[in-house]
Amino acid sequence: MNWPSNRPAGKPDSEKQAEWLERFGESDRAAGIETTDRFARFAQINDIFSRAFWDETVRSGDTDGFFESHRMKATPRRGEGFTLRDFALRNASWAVSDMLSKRLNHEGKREGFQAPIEPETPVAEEKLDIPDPAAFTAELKGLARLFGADLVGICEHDERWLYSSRVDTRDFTEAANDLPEGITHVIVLGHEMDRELVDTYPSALGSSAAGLEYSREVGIVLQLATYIRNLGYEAVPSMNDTGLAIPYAIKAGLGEYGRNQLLISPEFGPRLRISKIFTSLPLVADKPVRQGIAEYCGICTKCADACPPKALPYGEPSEEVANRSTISGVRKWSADCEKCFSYWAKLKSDCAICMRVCPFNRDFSYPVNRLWRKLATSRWRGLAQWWENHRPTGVRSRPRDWWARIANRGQAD
Ligand code: B12
Ligand code: SF4
Ligand code: SF4
Repeated sequence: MNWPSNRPAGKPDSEKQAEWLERFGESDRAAGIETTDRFARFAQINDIFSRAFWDETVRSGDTDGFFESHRMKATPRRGEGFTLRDFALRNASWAVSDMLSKRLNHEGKREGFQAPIEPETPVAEEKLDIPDPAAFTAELKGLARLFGADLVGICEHDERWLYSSRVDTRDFTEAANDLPEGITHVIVLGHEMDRELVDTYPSALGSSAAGLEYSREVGIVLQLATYIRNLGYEAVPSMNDTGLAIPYAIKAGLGEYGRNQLLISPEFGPRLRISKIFTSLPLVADKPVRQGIAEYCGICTKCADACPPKALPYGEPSEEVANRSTISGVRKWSADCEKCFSYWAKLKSDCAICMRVCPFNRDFSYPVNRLWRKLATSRWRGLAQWWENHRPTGVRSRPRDWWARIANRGQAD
């Protein structure tokens, strides 16, 4: 299905298709990525958050209430996990990210979400000489961790995953989504989400795990990009804006794509957020990792079964799209995001049940969980599933118990 406003600006796709296959075909195969001749870059105006502002078939009192609750307007009180203090903690966890995203409101740029972050540091005139890109890449990855990233990988810049246009948030129209000249690589960063908070989804309390990482990402991508700019190279710090995080992360070797629409990493499973930096640095790209995680999804439907509005797919990856919020021409598991977001709107908070219940959402510092992962990613995956069915992971924990643990920790101080 080709939606008129979902076509890329510029060259027709068919012309680009051959060039992309030539450049990326081999690494796509290694990563398990498959595009078809219906491929078209995605226009951000079609994502469900943007549509909730301009598309009357999506916008409702509930969707307006969802956004207003982040400013404590229209905040419902709906029992455990959705009390005043749960919403207050969620909104507090978002505070740093909110400060950034409001900064250029007057220019229609919602930085970090609908526009890249604009660093205040210019690219230095003097350029660092990099005679050994491999050694430099290793050093840079170390610095990413110093700034606070939990995972870091590098991939080649691939414009297929850039939005064909971004959103001008003054009037929700399409705006140019241009990067500076000379971008060659994407530094992809992974940020572990707090396990105990995620365990309480669905709840406004659980959503603090998302807000905390967005707020941390601001500092991490901005600091790393500033370092690179001081070395005389381009670096565009990016959170949810500019391009699709998951295909970049797969190519950068951070993990595999699951039925729950999330990148599943060997280290943290799906309990991970992703940010990125577009750069002109001469780096050495990582290789995609295929350990058998996606193959486990082939025999599992736990996320799809647990999703309250039944937004997740069963069966094999396909090109099917439920509506204009799905990219066209990519064979993958795709969700019905209208269903997903209407559930969020009812809760007035985001959901991540599909992240919580995933059997890869385990604490892999325990040997027993590493043993499970070893089985799950081998031909013994059926045994791992049997184990999971008998001792399920991702059981929801009660928000009141989370608050009690926090109070206990406070008392211990
Ligand atoms: C918009 C958005 C949503 C929207 C709607 C998506 C839509 N279709 O409109 C909704 C509300 C559903 C949503 C929900 C969630 N999201 Co979200 N979302 C995004 C966002 C900002 C943009 C994605 C987008 O433009 N999608 C529109 C089109 C492209 O969607 P699509 O065709 O269905 O493609 C999806 C996947 O198939 C995949 N994808 C896209 N292209 C390709 C290509 C290949 C080859 C493959 C394999 C996959 C792939 O990415 C898309 C994610 O929506 C991204 C950040 C980013 N810039 O990527 C975060 C992001 C994908 N979300 C994220 C998360 C964690 C969630 C939630 C768990 C919420 C939460 N509380 O944290 C849920 C999970 C719901 C689910 N199972 O899908 C993380 C994922 C991290 C991870 N481990 O992979 C991201 C990367 C944000 C982040 N900061 O880390 N999200
Ligand atoms: S719950 Fe099962 S099917 Fe869903 S992403 Fe996790 S492993 Fe894959
Ligand atoms: S976030 Fe919630 S509603 Fe959306 S797909 Fe996941 S489980 Fe379903």
